[in-house]
Amino acid sequence: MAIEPGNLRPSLHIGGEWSGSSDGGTREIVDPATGSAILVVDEATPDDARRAISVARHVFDDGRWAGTSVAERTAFLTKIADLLQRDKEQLAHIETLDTGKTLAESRIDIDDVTSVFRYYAELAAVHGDRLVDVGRPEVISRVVHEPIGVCVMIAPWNYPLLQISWKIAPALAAGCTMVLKPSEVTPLSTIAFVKLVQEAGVPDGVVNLVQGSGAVLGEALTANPDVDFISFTGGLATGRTILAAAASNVTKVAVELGGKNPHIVFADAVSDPTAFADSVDHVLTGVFLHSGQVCSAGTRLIIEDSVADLFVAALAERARGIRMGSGLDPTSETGPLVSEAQRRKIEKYVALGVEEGAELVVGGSRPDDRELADGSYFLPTIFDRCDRTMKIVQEETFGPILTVERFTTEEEALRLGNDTNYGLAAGVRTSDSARGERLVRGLRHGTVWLNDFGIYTAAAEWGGFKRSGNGRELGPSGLSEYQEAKHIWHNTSPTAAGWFVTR
Ligand code: TXE
Repeated sequence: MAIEPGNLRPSLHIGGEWSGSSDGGTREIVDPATGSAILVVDEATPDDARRAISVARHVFDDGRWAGTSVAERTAFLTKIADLLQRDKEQLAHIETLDTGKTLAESRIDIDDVTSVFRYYAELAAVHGDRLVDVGRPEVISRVVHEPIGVCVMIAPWNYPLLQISWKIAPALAAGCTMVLKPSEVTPLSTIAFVKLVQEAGVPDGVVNLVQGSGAVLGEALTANPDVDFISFTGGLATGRTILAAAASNVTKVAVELGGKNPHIVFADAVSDPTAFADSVDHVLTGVFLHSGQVCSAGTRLIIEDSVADLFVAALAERARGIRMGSGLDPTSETGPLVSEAQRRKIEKYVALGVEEGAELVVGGSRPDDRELADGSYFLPTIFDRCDRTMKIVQEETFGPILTVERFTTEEEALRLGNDTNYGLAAGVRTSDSARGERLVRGLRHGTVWLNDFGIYTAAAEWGGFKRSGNGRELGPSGLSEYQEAKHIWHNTSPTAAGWFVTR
């Protein structure tokens, strides 16, 4: 089936049927590069969401999916991966229209989504049961992994298909059924993806899809006793709401709630011109890729004082040169922010930074290029002379804002790197490998890059310390999240327990 923005309606998928909302509700989806509507999608009511969960419950309980063999399920994952590659260009196009990111980034996203499906196809095949030696030859003791059940997956707008694939692929591999709710801002690629799941032949009712705002659907999706697991990626405030809603049913919840990620640069990392330029390049990319709308963006530059002035000047020069424009224009290096609402939030943070006394070095406003006037663009922005008391240093802005703090000793660098309530990712640049190792072990973040930044792989765990969340996606732990471990004790020669005396 050809994937075009025009054929993404009806947009709800429940029990294998595509339908509109039960109350006829719709939402206009906007291209952030132009401010104009791309198309309209159907929006679910809470009743639609409850119906989707009830179908997922029924399909899980009747075993038509959970009862398939691992080999059968991994064949579906591989088929989905093949279809993703077949339709890569259309999917990337849709992702760019919806999010504003460049086509080059969207293509990488679709390749990454594909690799997640291939990784879990391979992992599931070897992630077997475990025999436990209990020292009694008549007892077979084993731990088996069973699917956790019905999963609700709530995704954000910055990497719409990629983020939800980290949830769907392991859930399918484990044998779970699911209800997906993409962000209401960027639902398109997930609709297109569910069409591919259907084409791959995954049984009806295994993957269900609802659309709509979290405020409307949240309660129905997260406080439902038929749900066994909720996986959420989004903001801290929403994460707290979901954890509270799930508590009444003691539903397991995994949350990834963003970060305020330090990028620590030592003077020894920039001692020759090439290393200096490379470090500037990594810090620049680490924060301004996708206009900073990345949970692991390196938004806090923590730099050794002796090189800070030169480094910040070079960084500002590079930031001024970033080519901004529509993601569909191959010459653009970065696109607009995802929405007007997100741009307003960034503008508030810039005003706050100025008020807090940070020194605005570059950016801080909308571009004055007339061609960009209709999109939600915002210039790459750097604040120097920041300190830990400032909100722009402590709060996730989720936009193109870099703050700069300075240090003089290694201890101070480590202390600053950990001085955040978040703990998702951090980077360290040093040519002293012993120092690098001390830092990567001392930093309390879920991912730490030494002399690199922003890279991830499907085979390694992703997730946060502290308020960046709990649980892990990707890697073997990303599959375990969707499984229950069951211990089976089989006594092949039963005898009396013999504890109480027989009278
Ligand atoms: O996120 P929300 P928003 C951060 C970032 C951003 C801020 C707010 O700092 O500026 O969050 O963004 C759904 N019950 N991140 O408001 O609201 C919502 O519909 C159930 C970091 O867009 O958290 C969407 O599908 N679901 C982040 C999803 O939650 C609810 C990526 C995320 O939206 C709900 C995005 C509710 N009560 C933003 N309320 C990251 N970790 O990468 C909303 N939702």
